[in-house]
Amino acid sequence: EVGDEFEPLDGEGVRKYVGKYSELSSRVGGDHPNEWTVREVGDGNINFVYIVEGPRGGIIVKQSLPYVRCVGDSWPLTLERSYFEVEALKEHGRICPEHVPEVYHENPTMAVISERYCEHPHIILRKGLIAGVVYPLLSEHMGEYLSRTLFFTSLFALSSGDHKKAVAKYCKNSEMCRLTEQVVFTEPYMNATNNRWTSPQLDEDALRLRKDRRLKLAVAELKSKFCERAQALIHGDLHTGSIMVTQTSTQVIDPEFAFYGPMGFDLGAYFGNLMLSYFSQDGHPSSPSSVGCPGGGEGREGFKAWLLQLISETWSLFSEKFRALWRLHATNGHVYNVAMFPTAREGGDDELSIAQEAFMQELLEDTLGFASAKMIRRIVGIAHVADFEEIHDPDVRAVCERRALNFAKSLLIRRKGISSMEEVVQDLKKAS
Ligand code: ADP
Ligand code: SR1
Ligand code: MG
Ligand code: MG
Ligand code: MG
Repeated sequence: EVGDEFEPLDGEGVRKYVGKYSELSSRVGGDHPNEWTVREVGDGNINFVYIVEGPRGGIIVKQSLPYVRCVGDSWPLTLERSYFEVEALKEHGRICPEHVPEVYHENPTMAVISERYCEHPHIILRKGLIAGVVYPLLSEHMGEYLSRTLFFTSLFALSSGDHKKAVAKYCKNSEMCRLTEQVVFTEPYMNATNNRWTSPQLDEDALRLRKDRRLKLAVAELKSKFCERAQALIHGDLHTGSIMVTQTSTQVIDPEFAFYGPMGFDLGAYFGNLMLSYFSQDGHPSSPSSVGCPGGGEGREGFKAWLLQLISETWSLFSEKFRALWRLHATNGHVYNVAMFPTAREGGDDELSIAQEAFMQELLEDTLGFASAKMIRRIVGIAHVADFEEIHDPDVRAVCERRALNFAKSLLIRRKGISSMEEVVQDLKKAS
């Protein structure tokens, strides 16, 4: 029987599979599975994703095979990632249902998940940014998603016992963490066969990374933090290819790397990918959709201005929302409890505000560090991003990539001296 023990599915297998489960077939509708259209749409690096559509609607069926899709079976990868993806979708979905697709079905044996199909006109954010499309609600939505998921899964909201239980559960997603440790924090800084870059243009740049002692020390510090700091249930792969958008909707998909890690890793992944988009803009032709941006100016320059506005607005909104949640739940906090940090004492300071300032400063430093590491790995490591890959002239691509690489290297070293995202935005303006 299909679905009782692990077996890789093709399109026909998916049709049969959906037909077997009424919670799925009823959403697709119709009298017979043969009426459905089944399309494999997986454009990610790791898994297989199908859209099954029928008279009543569409669903997503995602299957993990026991290897990394973009590499092949020479890189085996645990099927358990499917279980952790579903658990994180459910947990983050409970906390922030507006921005996480609903889960319809899970089957850990088959490593199959079914979830809401983010229907047309949803597209992957990375693709929208390459096309120069402005998303007016994106900063509000991502500020909300990031503040709520990070706050409510941390010791700001959980008891120490519940937090430890959750940490222990996600500890078992260690193979996915190990992959990140390898491809983000290690290989780009050594001679590894997985690495690639625009060659010969960036040969010297890639070589210099491996010899840069200060940079390697900074990245080792971040790698330790990634491995050791069980701060919140993070998505673990929050790049712009893990977000689907329309003008009014933002949906975060694909949390298969979820575990208890540093909040700054999710924030850094997101901001780092916005910065990659920024540096790639000069390599893309102007498009009608990028005309008259709210950031000011026409074409790609206007779009770059909007991207900078998006970066500073998202950080402000995230930080405001996070602080507001903290104040609202100050009696629950295990570390920053209001009994220890009073909101206002007669004639005294608002100690909670002081604690918030200190916390946010460290979080900004982490965010900028992880953002830099995520940018560097996408330029010299194994998995590149379409933002640059779709710049077909290698000379033009290399100019954009080098600017991004130099910016990331400098940010990684300077991160502890930076006290606002606005400062970073001003530096980005000067860098491209
Ligand atoms: P991977 O783990 O391989 O990166 P993803 O979960 O990112 O796989 O999905 C790959 C692609 O499948 C996405 O880029 C998107 O185009 C499509 N996709 C995935 N989930 C959904 C969804 N819920 N709704 C619509 N499309 C989706
Ligand atoms: C083999 S590296 C593949 C990359 O794709 C995923 O989406 C993660 O970002 C991972 O690092
Ligand atoms: Mg993906
Ligand atoms: Mg939802
Ligand atoms: Mg994935």
